[in-house]
Amino acid sequence: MSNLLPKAQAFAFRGTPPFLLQQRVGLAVLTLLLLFACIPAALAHEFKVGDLEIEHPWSRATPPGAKVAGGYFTVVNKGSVPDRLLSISSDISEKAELHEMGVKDGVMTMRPVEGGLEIPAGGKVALKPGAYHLMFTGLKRQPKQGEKFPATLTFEKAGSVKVEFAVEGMGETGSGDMGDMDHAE
Ligand SMILES: [Cu+2]
Repeated sequence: MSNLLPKAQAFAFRGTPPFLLQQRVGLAVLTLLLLFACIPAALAHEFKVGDLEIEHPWSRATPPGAKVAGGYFTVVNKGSVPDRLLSISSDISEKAELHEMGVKDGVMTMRPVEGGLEIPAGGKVALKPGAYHLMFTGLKRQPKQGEKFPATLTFEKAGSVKVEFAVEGMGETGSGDMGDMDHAE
């Protein structure tokens, strides 16, 4: 959410004629109010399994013909033992892989996470653009903005949980930015 504020301000002030300060402040406040009004709906979905909470799974609309889509969410472990995200499946794609980003020879690359992703006891792990993320590969159809599609996450200790990925706009970058990185092999 913090990433929205600078954008909102930039939007409110960019290129505006020299309004009275009052009007400009009023516009900024209105923009912020509208943003806050939208946020509860956007963040209102979370899922629980055992000691784990899966917050706001989301994906991005893809252009026609795209074969991959990203998947993002935060896992919070309220328990006293670590757990591990082992696998993901969804009807939207043939496979879903867990990827991590790294820099190799100055180039941003991604590679599959081997052996699952540890969720530390009492901690949390965020899957987001530019960091750990899911990759739905072999898409059977394009996720459309505004829909939700189901997926199953399987954890070593907590077991399996069904979640729904909210599909956001193509340009949505979440709190990080991996740009238009091409995931094709
Ligand atoms: Cu990837």
